[in-house]
Amino acid sequence: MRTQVTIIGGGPSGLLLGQLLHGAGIDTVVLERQSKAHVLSRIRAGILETGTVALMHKAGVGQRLEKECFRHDGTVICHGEMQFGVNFSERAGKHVVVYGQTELTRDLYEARELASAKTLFNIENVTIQGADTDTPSVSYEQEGLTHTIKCDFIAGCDGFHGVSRTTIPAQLRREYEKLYPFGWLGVLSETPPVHDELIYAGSDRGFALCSMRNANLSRYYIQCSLTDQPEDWSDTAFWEELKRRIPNEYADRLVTGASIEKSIAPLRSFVSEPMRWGRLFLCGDAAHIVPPTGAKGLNSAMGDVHYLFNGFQQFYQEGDTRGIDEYSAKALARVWKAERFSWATTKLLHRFPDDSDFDRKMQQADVAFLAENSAAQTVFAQNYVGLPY
Ligand code: FAS
Ligand code: PHB
Repeated sequence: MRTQVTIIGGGPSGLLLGQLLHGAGIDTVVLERQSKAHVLSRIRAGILETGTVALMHKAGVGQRLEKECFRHDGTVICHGEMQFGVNFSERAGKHVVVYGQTELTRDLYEARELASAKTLFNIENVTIQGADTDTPSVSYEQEGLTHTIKCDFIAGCDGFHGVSRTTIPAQLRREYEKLYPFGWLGVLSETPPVHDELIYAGSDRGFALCSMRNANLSRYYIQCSLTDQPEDWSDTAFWEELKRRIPNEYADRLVTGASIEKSIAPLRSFVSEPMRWGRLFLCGDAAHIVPPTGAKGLNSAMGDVHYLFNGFQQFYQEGDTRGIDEYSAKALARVWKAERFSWATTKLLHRFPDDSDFDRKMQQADVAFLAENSAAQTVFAQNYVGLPY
């Protein structure tokens, strides 16, 4: 088999890249380790930057998103009973939209099937050959048979646990990592959201986040111990703890219900440089991870897709390699700013077990300054709505 760009990974970054390349007449094959149903069963991100929305429209996949998303012009931030709003539109001239990653991925799969573009599911033992040559290829197993795809380029969109990043020789990779001493216990419930905007809550008991997917589907998170398992938390225990961490006006009107999904995600900051080795390009979680506090995980991946698509398009349409040659530096410049914002918001709102009383006073002063200072709110808003590509 031969194609122009082999895309390893059928998550949001692989699918959006594939859809944009298809629109530019560039042939791709997507290799996905799991089944489509498994990919679509994952509950992940909920907030899209307007840059991500624009890319979905550019790929011709923005119709349902436009109809079903919620526009959010701001968010509530609180610490104990103290609360304030940050107005994104006033401070940064932009908004964000609420539209689940699951729905975005569903739309992209539907478009790829309509385009009759090739996606191979349930594949195993993907290996990359000759990434540092002009004739790279990707081999994989499916139903016990080994196949090889010859291609011009390989996009490693296979997430943190994929094979692409570690195909780059260790001596050429520089990795930066910070592990957080807590995780997020997330619950999805078929209940109306507690507020019409998101609520980011710090408290002496730990962080909580009130989010949503639609008018009757809410997404809540509480900071939890790394030793916790989802089954350690009954629905009742989860709701009671959430109520203790948000202001009484929201706790009193919280509509609780049965969890239809309950999971724990550990928090990590991670970047692997460079994001290119020869004809292999890393994109999204394959190259970087953020704690979800700043809603930057999915949106950073989409920023990579923007740069990589433009680079491939420039190469195939003009024979110009500047876009792909500049990809890693450009993508990393934006990624590191997202890493900083995600780290800073996590530090601002979570309870760190080893913090001293002084550390906690610093944290409270940070929240108080953000509550009172318009310049601080402008910085927060500009980062949250997404820095320019
Ligand atoms: P993904 O990991 O989504 O996709 C990679 C794909 O590659 C997967 O489908 C995988 O099956 C496939 N794959 C892996 N290895 C392969 C191989 N060897 N061969 C073929 N295929 C392979 N971000 C937010 O902004 N907000 C959130 O609330 C949030 N919550 C999250 C919760 C969890 C538990 C996790 C893990 C992440 C969360 N994220 C969140 C981040 C998440 O949204 C990612 O940023 C986003 O999925 C990145 O998309 P991709 O880069 O496509 O990687
Ligand atoms: C979500 O809705 O899942 C969500 C929203 C904002 C975040 C993290 C997760 O910062």
